[in-house]
Amino acid sequence: MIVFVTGASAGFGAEMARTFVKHGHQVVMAARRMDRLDALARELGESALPVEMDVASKESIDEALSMLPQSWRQIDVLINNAGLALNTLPAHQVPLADWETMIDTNCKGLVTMTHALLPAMVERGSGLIINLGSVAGAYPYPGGNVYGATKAFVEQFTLNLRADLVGTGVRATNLAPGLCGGTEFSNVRLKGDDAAAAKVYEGTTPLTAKDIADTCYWIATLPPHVNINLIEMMPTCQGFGPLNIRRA
Ligand code: 8X3
Repeated sequence: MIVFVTGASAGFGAEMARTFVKHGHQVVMAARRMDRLDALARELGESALPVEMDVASKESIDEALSMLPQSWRQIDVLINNAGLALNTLPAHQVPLADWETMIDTNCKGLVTMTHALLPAMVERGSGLIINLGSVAGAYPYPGGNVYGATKAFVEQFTLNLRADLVGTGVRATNLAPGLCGGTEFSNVRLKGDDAAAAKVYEGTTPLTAKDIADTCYWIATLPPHVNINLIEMMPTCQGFGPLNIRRA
């Protein structure tokens, strides 16, 4: 298989690249940070192709795809992994730019990649798109505001893809993890406050990037007649928040 992973320079994406290459597949690793991608490519060998790309920019996506070598162009699996959360402030205090960045990456980047690669999959009658959602797309929590909304978008977009793709042989999955440690997710969200980021995981046994990558690999290696619509996964230590009642 040829697998295209966005956001491949670290965290989930890097682990996905390792997992698919380890099992004998080719992985196009796309991200902005070429130094990280080059290091990963050295680790993984010639089955991994590093590609500089910013999913938030259509021009960057078009350029990256147009430069793919011929033997890397038949993408079997697109993993729309690139995404981020910014801030945990309440809605009335968050800078608009944070909301815009999340929408540009988590929603616009994901649909632009899908729009670019889906027609060829349909033409071939096979392919798989795995979109990285989040439990934040299903359950609201304080400070989740636009992040959760982008992930709700990812879920509904994926299910709507399914609606359009029935009969084409192309599959689509929304993979929605909960608390996951060992990545830069919280460091990015908390804008480099690494102590606060570490606190998010204190006393927990969170999901790991390997859990997510292994789940992607399982989804991608199911027989072609099986479509996983949605997987929501949490660490065992995570549960649901209570509804909030403000008493006078
Ligand atoms: C990441 C999970 O719980 O931080 O998408 O929103 S959570």
